[in-house]
Amino acid sequence: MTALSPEILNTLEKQTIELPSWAFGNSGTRFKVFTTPGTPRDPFEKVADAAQVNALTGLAPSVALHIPWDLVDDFDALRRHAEGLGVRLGTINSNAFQDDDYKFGSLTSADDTVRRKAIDHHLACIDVMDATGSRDLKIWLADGTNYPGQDDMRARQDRLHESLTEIYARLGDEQRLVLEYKFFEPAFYHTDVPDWGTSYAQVSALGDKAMVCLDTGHHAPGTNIEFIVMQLLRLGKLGSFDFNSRFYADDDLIVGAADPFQLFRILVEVIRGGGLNNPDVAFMLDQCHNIEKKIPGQIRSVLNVQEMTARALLLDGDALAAAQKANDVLAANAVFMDAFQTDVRPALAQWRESRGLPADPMAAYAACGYQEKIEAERVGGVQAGWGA
Ligand code: LRH
Ligand code: MN
Ligand code: MN
Repeated sequence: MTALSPEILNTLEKQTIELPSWAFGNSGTRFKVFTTPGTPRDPFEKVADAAQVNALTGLAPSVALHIPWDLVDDFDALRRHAEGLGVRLGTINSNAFQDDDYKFGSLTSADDTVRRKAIDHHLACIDVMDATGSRDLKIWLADGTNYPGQDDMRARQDRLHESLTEIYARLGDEQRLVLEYKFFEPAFYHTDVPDWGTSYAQVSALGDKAMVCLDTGHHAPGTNIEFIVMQLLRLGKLGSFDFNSRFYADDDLIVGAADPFQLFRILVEVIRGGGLNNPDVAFMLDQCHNIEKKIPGQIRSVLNVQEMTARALLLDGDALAAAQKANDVLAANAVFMDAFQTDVRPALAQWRESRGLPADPMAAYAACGYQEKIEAERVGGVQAGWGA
């Protein structure tokens, strides 16, 4: 069994990964949303399910909310509910993509009334952050066009800057704005924030409290995502990750499922750039579980991130640097692959047990009775979540 050094274990102990409330709701594709027994009926139940993931893994102490999906009358009560379950409320995600008014754009809209409404929604999200104690406002926009000539791309970029400037001005001293990019979908010709460069340009124009959010599923096939991670860390502008994995487009599948090696490469650059356990760089999941059970889906996800982090921490930096310096291409690659190919699961299981956590959180969840309980209790409720 490969041993993990006390230094590595100490680093792993500090790792935290934020869970998305919407991972616990029903989800699907535009073809079908399947309902899963036991699905939460409100944000309180979503938070309770997220707390289960944290209790069994020790990895997920916070839950991101999506507004208005998670709108409640009393955010202070939701906050207390979370804290009572050993978790806290995290990033607040705005939603300017499910309202008829935003058909031709939200923060980029040429219609002043629509743009005002979109800005006000973001200001309301900051009010929510004040109540929940959240630090980050995450903005992803569906804005874009479907046909060449449909709109003036440059004017839209200028309006986006104006809108973001107003939102940024409302942030508290300890609050931040993270701007997420995505190369297409739902817009198919052009998207207003399609890539890290555009996000970087927009957030740089705002100030220190504005950063880029990198969603791993939001790139064209073949994109070298770890290069982007390196560059954003180098520029001090990587604010957060939305982790997930994809085979084709924005699949939102379990992180590390489609391409564990890519996750490893990303984490190597995170460590190289000082982004691990760095409060400036938030680790979040942005996933949906369309056909699998949601709580074990989230447990599997955080464990995948932990496993790949452990492997990345095993990378022999001295040996790698020596091989790189000697231009020994194959030796450098071998050092890299040695770390990736190491099975850290037995060592992690042992370490978990030594900290009073289950050696196998997946098995512990299956045996704990929580799933049976929620399936019995939550029958007939209004099922909440993405696509429902
Ligand atoms: C957009 C996105 C964004 C949304 C989430 C539900 O594709 O990644 O982060 O908030 O999905
Ligand atoms: Mn995302
Ligand atoms: Mn996405």
